[in-house]
Amino acid sequence: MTYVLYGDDGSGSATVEMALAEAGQAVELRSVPLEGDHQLRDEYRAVNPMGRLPTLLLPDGTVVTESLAALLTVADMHPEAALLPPPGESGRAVALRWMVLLAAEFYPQITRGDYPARFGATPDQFDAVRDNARGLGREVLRVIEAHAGLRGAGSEPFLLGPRFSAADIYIAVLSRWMGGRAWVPVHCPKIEAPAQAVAVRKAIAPLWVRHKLAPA
Ligand SMILES: N[C@@H](CCC(=O)N[C@@H](CS)C(=O)NCC(=O)O)C(=O)O
Repeated sequence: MTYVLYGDDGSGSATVEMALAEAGQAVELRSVPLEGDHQLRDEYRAVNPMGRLPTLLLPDGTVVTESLAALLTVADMHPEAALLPPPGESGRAVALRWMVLLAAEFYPQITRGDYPARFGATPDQFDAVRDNARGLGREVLRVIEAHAGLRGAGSEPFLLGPRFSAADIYIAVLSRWMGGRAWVPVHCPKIEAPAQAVAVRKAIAPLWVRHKLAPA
């Protein structure tokens, strides 16, 4: 058995696909197009009851929903890939801090921006809700920019300084969304550094393009 990843190009499944690629793991991709809301259909909800992408099936068939849980699981299952510092190292705590912040506070703003009606907005309110979601998401990025100890381009580009980790994959991908490809380089140049460094990694570069993360 191999890994199975339910996802769509341009979605959060990119993060898990990239982690698996870094770990040198084969994966069977199963497409669940967001266009047409295939993620909300009964057959997919039987796998992921929240109706969200991604979902990772481990080689033993275990279902892992939630992008962050899937990333941490891949890191745990392939310690040789060093996707996170080992338990007990302070670098691991730092990586978890920023990854949890992104999962808990940034990702939900993507949902608000993409599906404002779900949050009770009427069509005339959609633009305001989207602006608000973008603003709240950008506040999170500004916090990371100011407090993550990032050094920026030209020197130790990663969230953990010289050491690449799954946290870089997560921030690289999520920071491209909600207009981030244009906004982040200007307002969060230190976040731009890990994004650029992740984009050119050998295992990730082709996925970066397929997942529509490269500059338009
Ligand atoms: N907490 C979830 C959020 C995932 C999520 O919102 N994914 C988006 C795609 S990037 C999605 O499936 N949206 C469709 C929807 O909400 O109906 C996770 O981290 O996996």
